[in-house]
Amino acid sequence: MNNPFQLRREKLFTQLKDNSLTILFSGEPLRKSADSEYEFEANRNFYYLTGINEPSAILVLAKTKQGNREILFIRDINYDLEKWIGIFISPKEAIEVSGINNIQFVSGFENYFSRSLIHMEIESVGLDGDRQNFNSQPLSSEHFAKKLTDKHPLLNLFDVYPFIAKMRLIKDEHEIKAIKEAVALTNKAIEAVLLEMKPGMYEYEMEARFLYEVHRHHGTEMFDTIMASGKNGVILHYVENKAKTQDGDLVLFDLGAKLNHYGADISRTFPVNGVFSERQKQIYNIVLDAMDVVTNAVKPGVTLLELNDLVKEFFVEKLTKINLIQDPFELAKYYYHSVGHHLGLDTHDIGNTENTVLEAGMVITNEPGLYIKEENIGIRIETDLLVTNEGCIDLAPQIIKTVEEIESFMKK
Ligand SMILES: [Mn+2]
Repeated sequence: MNNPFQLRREKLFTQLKDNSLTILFSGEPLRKSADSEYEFEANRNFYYLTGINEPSAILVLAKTKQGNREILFIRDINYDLEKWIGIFISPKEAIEVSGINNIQFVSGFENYFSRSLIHMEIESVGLDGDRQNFNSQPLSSEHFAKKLTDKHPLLNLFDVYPFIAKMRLIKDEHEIKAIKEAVALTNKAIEAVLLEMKPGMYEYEMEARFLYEVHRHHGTEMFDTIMASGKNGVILHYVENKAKTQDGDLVLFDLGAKLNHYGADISRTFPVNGVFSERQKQIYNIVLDAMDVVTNAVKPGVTLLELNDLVKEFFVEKLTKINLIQDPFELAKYYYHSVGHHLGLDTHDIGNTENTVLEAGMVITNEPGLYIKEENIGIRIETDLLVTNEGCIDLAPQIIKTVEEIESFMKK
């Protein structure tokens, strides 16, 4: 049995309460305006357990005296609607992808649920309580929870989010493979941009070149592509990409191709004319060395917070030496983010709490940066690391990053 989604459900079952029904929702499309919607992306926890990326689908995991049962509810066949928005997933496809043999139509869900409560002697219902902040949009699971407390006020509810989050933190072989494939495409697309990059090119032209390469290989972007030249490089999430590059500018790329739901998160900083100035080289190499400080320190037991402290310590030492700062507290002027985050189905993946302790199988980014506004210098270099028992493995070793590699590539 190789279906990764099936393996994950089995693992989740071991943590669920006895005599419970756990229900996960893929979610509904989000309205953009008028009759248009944002491109649908299934709730990540639902996807993680089913491999299904369809709206309105519901996964039910029943853990009862009769054993463990899985049921997947999918949208009812609707030939009229399919003429407008595309073909719905069929029961046969749903079985193939998810490995769940019991597929039913979603119109029968409420009836199934009511009957199950009685016939299976259900004592509690598990729902996904993933919540970004107090005011974020309610999830389908939360709408359902409200309905449940209205109709069945005595039923116990429990949150399955912590169980799934813990599982998603550790990437399995399928996930690592998918990230590596996304990295390979990201590399190809970065090189395509570099071969055409020259002073006077607009940031959006570089973005378009990157996306062309990604799309023609059936990928999408993991997040909004950042192409920040000159002074724009000091804005961490600059996505306007509208400026014309000037001779002598650095261009900060922060981007990632996404394939099969997993993506890369890579940053590189290149001189638009192909050659670093002495000052740019000096700052660039400090950032590159900071990356090594992190890579050498990553191992099970360490936290992201500790890694960031190491980077800060390193920057203070180096920036003091080159007289950019006189006092450690001045570092915040030039380095104002954290050195990494977990990467997975989401770019800023589950597990980005200060106290998450690294374990083998986790994937994190390593992305120190220095931003000197008064000199139009914004430099960030980022790779993706797989934590192993011994330390870590760079998942993107093929993407050029030393001054020599970059200058020699850009001579082409
Ligand atoms: Mn990142």
